[in-house]
Amino acid sequence: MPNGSRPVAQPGHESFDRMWAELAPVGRHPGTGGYRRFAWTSQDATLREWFVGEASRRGLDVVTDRVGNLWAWRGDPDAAAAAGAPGLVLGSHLDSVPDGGAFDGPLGVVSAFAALDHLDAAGFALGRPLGIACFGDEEGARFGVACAGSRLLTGAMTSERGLALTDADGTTMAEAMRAAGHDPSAVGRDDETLRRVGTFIELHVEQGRALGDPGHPAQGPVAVGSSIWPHGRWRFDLAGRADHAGTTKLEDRDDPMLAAAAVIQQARAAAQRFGCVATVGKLRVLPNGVNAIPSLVQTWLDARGADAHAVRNAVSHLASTVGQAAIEESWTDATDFDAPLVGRLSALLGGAPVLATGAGHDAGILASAGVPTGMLFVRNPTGISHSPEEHAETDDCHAGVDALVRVVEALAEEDA
Ligand code: HGY
Ligand code: MN
Ligand code: MN
Repeated sequence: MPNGSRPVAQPGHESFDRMWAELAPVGRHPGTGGYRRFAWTSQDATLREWFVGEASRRGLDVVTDRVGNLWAWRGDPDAAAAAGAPGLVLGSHLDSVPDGGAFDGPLGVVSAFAALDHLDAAGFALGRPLGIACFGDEEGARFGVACAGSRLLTGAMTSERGLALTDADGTTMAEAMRAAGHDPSAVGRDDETLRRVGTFIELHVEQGRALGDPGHPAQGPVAVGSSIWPHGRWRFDLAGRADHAGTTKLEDRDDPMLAAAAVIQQARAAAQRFGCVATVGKLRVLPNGVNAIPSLVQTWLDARGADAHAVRNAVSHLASTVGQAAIEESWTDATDFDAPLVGRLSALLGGAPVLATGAGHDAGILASAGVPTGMLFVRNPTGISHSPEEHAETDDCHAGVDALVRVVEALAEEDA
């Protein structure tokens, strides 16, 4: 049987199912069935309460870092770090994209708690502290920069920039944090927290059609991540002249929506030409009235690919083709996970396949900050993600829990 032939971990499966059912309604939109779990909102607060409750239920010490990420610890991570054997950390994020799926993020957090339940039931003695992390604002859905929690934690994004980011209503991240009870003046790189992390393993739903495609060489319920493609976000501010939709002659119009249409069309053409992917998934139209020619159309571009030069060339080509400036909002270089760790994880899981991904993750930000990091992907039959259609079969989710159990048993005894 792929991914090892150890007996399944029943206690972890039962607690996984319980937690999964409890989380299901939080932030779920009744109309679309998608999730709207955005940073520093009431839904975020409910998810944080849930995380703290699950941690307390297991006697874990919960620490909020300077940025607001949550860490639930078994054992003393500071003493272990001082002794040169920092902790092993599992986890992921609980926030979502607008109308996102149930699995992107929560699967990693719930599976981490469930794996600990199995280990506790089996009487496993941890040889080093075990942490479960819940990173804030991984999707960047509200303030526009993905992995904001881990970028601020590692200093990959300055606190000045992060705190000044605004949402669609003009609320800054600092204001939203303060309203949610987190002191924004504390925000910044948090070395005390980073010192506690010897190894980080993020389990995540597969976002792509490898494991789910019977014709793909990678088969099995769980794969190991090797790397994250370089990816970035750009904005085009397309200005025009507001005017009346009914009384303005066509020849008198300065309609920025036409420029936006060109950006959208040419983004696809540039991606095809340079061998990458490009998406325009968000527009902000001012004043956004049916009967008003817009004064401004802000157009966001997400571009990614295995080759960073191809991605950047595609964006430059697009900008020159449409004659508009591409304002870079974020860029993440290609991230390779710790190669020896990747090989060890694959071996631990019975020769699990190793896959690169085009999706960004907190694991990528920590890896770029020098933390030995690995990822596990749980099979997604359709590969669809960032959609209410996102799905993973329960047996495969349970296989993910079992995989984390094996990983902790193997890594919890080792020095980092
Ligand atoms: O955008 C991403 O790839 C991730 O879901 N934040
Ligand atoms: Mn995502
Ligand atoms: Mn994610």
